[in-house]
Amino acid sequence: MAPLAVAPGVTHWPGYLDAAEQVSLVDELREIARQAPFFTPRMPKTGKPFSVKMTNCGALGWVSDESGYRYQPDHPETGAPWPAMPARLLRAWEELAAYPHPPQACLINFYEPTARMGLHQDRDEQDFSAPVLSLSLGDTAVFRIGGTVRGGRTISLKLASGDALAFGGEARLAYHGIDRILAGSSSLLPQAGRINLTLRRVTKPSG
Ligand code: MD3
Ligand code: FE
Repeated sequence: MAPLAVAPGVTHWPGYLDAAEQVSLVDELREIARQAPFFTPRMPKTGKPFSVKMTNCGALGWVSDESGYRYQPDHPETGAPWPAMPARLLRAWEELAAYPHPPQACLINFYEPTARMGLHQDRDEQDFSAPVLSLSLGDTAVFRIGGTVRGGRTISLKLASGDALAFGGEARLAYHGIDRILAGSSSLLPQAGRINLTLRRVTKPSG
């Protein structure tokens, strides 16, 4: 399907992954979660738990606890290196990201139907010239994105299973979040809920 220009720097590919690709990606994610179990991230300083559960694949993974937000090469609970990124994710980056270096991290968010993600910016990476690429699986989410200052106008977008969304240019530092999950809108996952994958560059390319 042709991409939709949602806002400057925001491109939406509805149904980028077909039904069979979604099923095989979920199979691969199940194996990843076996090697790198979902953990509950906590807010810096307060330790308040997120409602979203997380894990990662790729060379680096995003973690959050009382010490702060950061990328690290190992799982915060098992100490094991993150599993490799599935080939289909690398291909999605090649097809959609328009960036000449491969992704280094893939954050895997799991939303139960009651989970939310408040408006925030993604700024723990050193390279903001690379886009962030998001892939959605399972129940549809109501996603919200604004500008680069808190409190400005926002737009709302539904993200369905198989959709891809890229954030580059002026959208790279935009505030964004997940308002709610539409439980039962997809039958891809055995339980209600949603998985979001975000592919990221973390460090500046050296050469
Ligand atoms: C816009 N995830 O993991 S994906 C996150 O659906 C995150 O799980 C949401 O926000 C989710 O940080 C939203 C869409 C997204 C991801 C990263 C962005 C939008 C973005 C980075 C910059 C601007
Ligand atoms: Fe984010």
